[in-house]
Amino acid sequence: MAGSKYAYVRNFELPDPLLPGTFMVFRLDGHSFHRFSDEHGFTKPNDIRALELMDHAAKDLMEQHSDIVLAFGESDEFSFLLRKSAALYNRRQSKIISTLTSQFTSSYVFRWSSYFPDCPLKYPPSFDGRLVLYPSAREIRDYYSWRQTDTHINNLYNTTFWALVQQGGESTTQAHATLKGTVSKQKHEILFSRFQVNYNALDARFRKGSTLVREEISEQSLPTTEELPPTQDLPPSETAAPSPIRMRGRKKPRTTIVVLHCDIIKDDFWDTRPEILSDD
Ligand SMILES: Nc1nc2c(ncn2[C@@H]2O[C@H](COP(=O)(O)OP(=O)(O)OP(=O)(O)O)[C@@H](O)[C@H]2O)c(=O)[nH]1
Ligand SMILES: [Mg+2]
Repeated sequence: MAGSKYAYVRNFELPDPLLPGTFMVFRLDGHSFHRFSDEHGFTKPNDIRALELMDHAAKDLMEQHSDIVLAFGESDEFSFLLRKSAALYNRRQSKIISTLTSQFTSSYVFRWSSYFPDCPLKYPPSFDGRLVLYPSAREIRDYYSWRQTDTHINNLYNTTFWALVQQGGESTTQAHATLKGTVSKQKHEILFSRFQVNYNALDARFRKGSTLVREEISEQSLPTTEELPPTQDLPPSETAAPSPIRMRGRKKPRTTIVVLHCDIIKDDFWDTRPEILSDD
């Protein structure tokens, strides 16, 4: 059927396919979260509620897209790795970036009140999204090492900075001046000698960020068919959820998404999970 005389404008929409057989890294970053965190009273330097909310939105995104094999988050950002063979939205770039950014943002807002029950949103938060293609495992390893190194540098600085301000009574200007030109070892020393803080003993979540991976569920931990509640007794929203409980009669999912706070720079993390960087 011929379109209307206006339909030719469609031809101006150019295809934007991504190179096949390459790793995609999709990174989101909170827009103006310096202001957003201030307006919503985030704890300094790290707000556990805000970090857990980010993790939850990232987990939601992984549940929606099985091509995401890894996610790493710190502060107001998350980096998702999609397998080389990912075929979502026919690898159309703007479709992927816009949909994933929107889904993550929507989850963040949807779950906000669970993490900040006493603090209603003052305005809608937003995130930017970008996608970078990498040809090999080497760049992916270096990419994630880059992000985790950044986590370390920022967290050590922020932890020392806020100790100087909150416990040391320095103004923010003074604290900046105190830290100017200091190397990592000196920040450790300031924390230890002035505030009795052993940086390496602080919560690994703050020092290492959050790493989300899929882990196999052992067959024993899955409910047997006899233990499952009758599907028809569940409300519609529950029957739609992709959890083992609702999978009656269908193939049970073999994996679950876990949140880790571990080193991802050294080989161990990758050696024990070869599927993340596989050529599939
Ligand atoms: N207090 C507090 N602030 C946080 C926390 N996580 C993120 N932030 C804030 O979010 C900012 C994130 O840094 P950026 O992404 O570089 O800055 P931004 O203001 O979001 O700016 P754009 O990303 O360029 O839009 C930090 O500088 C903090 O101000 C937190 O746990 N506690
Ligand atoms: Mg930001």
